[in-house]
Parts: sequence; C-alpha cells; structure tokens
Amino acid sequence: MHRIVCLAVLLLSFSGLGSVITEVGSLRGFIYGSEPTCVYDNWVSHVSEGKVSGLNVYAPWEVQNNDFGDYHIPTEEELRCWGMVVDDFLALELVCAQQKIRQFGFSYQVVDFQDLDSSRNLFILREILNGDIDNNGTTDSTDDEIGSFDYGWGLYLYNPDSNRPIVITVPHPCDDYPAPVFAMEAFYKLDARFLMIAGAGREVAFNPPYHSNNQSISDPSRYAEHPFNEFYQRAGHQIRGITGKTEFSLQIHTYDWHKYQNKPNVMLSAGSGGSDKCSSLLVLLHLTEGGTLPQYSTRRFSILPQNFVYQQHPGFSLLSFPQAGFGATVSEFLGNSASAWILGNYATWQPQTSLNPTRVS
Ligand SMILES: [Ca+2]
Ligand SMILES: [Ca+2]
Repeated sequence: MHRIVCLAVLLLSFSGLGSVITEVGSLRGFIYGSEPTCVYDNWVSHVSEGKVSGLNVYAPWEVQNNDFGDYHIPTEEELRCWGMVVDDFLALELVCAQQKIRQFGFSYQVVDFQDLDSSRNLFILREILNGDIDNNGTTDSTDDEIGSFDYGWGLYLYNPDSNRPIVITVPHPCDDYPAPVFAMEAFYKLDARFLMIAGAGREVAFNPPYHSNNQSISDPSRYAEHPFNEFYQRAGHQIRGITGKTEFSLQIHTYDWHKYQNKPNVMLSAGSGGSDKCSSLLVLLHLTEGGTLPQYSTRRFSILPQNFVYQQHPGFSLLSFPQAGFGATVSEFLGNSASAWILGNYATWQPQTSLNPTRVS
C-alpha cells in the first residue's frame, strides 16, 4: 500500500503538483529582512494580527489589524492530518509531505532551503500568503504589509544535521515581538535542531470575551489542541528516540517595557491551566546579575536540581509564575502574592556539563 501511495506521489511530483520548493538565500532575510530569491520574505511582517483588549503591548511600528490574517481553528481530523504531514516532513519524505498538504488542502509548502547565512541545509514548513493588506495606519506605503496567513499555524525550521537535541519555540511572535529574532540567533548559536514560531497573535482567535490571555485559542502556550503542539510533540519524540534523553526546550519570551519594574529578571513558568509537571524538570538559570559577583565569576549558569524549588518551599507552585533574582548570597523567588528566599546552598550545586548533549546522528 505504501508503495502505491508513493508511486502516486511520484507521478504527482512529475506533474509539478507535488513539487517541493528549493531556495538559496539568507534565512535572516527570509524571517525578518529582505531576500528576493525567496517566494516571499520578511516572514514576521505577515503574521496574523489581532487586538481586542488592552492586555498586550505590540511593536510601535506594527499596528495590529483585526482584518490582517486569521487563525484557522483546526478540527480533530485536521490535527490528525497535520500530524501526518509533520511525520513525513520529519522523516524528510518531503515530496510525500507536500502531496499530503495538497491532499488535505492546507495552504502550506515545504521548502528545501540552502541558507547562505550559515551554510546549512535547512528544511522549512511554512504557510503560503493570502491577499490581505495592512497599511499599518499610515499613508506611507513603505510600511505596508502585503499578504498574511489564513491558517496562522506557524513556521517550522528543521536542521537534520544539527548535533544538539534542542527545540526552540516562540509562541508569541506579535506580543513578544523581539522574540523571533532572538530565537533565530539562538537557533544559529546553539546549533539547534528545531525552531518553531507561532503564526498568529494571541488575540486572533479566542473564547470571548477576551479578558485574559487564558481565553486565547491561537496561542499555543495557552491552548493544547494547536498544530504548533502537534509539531513539537513529534520533534521531541524524534530527539528522545535518537538520544534516549529529553530534549532541551528553549522557549523565548520577552517582557513588556516597564511593566514589571522592581521585579527580578528571570521568571519561571510551568504554563497555565495544566498540571505542575515542570516541578520534576531541571531548571536552568542564567545568572544575569550574579554572574558579576566573585563567587559566580567562573560560570554564568546554574541548574536547579529536580524538585529543588519544592524541597525548599513545599507547595510553592511553578504555575504561579515565580520569579528568580540573585543577591549576594541568595536567590529569591517571588510568587504572585508571596515571596520566598532560597538560601545560597544551590550555588554549591555544581553546574552540569550536560549542555554538551549526546550527538544526534
Ligand atoms: Ca500590522
Ligand atoms: Ca502604510
């Protein structure tokens, strides 16, 4: 049966219907700049927009237009079909992936991307633009945005030659507007295997009325049944299958300017609305302040052991978005309504060298 399906796919590819696009160019140009050799560029400018509340702060140059792009809420069947596309994509069965995309009617395309910025051969799953136009509230045409997304299911980059079991995610490309660029540079520097950026703002699709970001449906960090999470689960499954270890997951967020004054500069989160599973995970902290102190001078990172926060403070939940700051000898964790001090014995806990992960072949 599989052979028959693949034969059909092969015939489609000869007819051009199942063809995979090949592009040679700058990945930075495609994602946030100019790259004329790509079918389209400046990907971040096309992300589906929406603003129905005053809860979130967007880029000052990026007026949110409720008619620019959309988020297609997937049915259970569509999520299953999307999973089949992702399975083929991750297996590098690119023609089969593209054929399934057409069969299921998703406005997506597979791209074999030769990145001139990094000399890497990347594979991209990206959405095709629609005809929406946003003038960004100005008569100046230079800031106009031409084309957005009907599905808004996200952008997916896969580097199968990566030696690092790292998945980088950006769930809030509009609200946390610097995050896509930070994530892209992290993708390079860490030689990550996957980079995923959500394709719609969190206020695009939601359960009304929008009085909390927990109402969002288009935010993959708030809503489980999202194509973004279908991809992540498969990416993680691939890494775990190859290495026998859990992937290193790096999710990029940014603070709104001046919104959290006098707060520590690290915030921990186990997500919202789910179980507190993250208590059993290792927590990696960047010693952004402590790194300048003599006792921290030899390292910039510390890793809290599993269940460390709980052992120090039973009942203290990561679901309450505790924050971490560093004094001379202590680390301070602050919950929404409570604060707790963790004495500096964690500082004697030696950082692991596990950032040199098992080679992924
Ligand atoms: Ca806009
Ligand atoms: Ca304009």
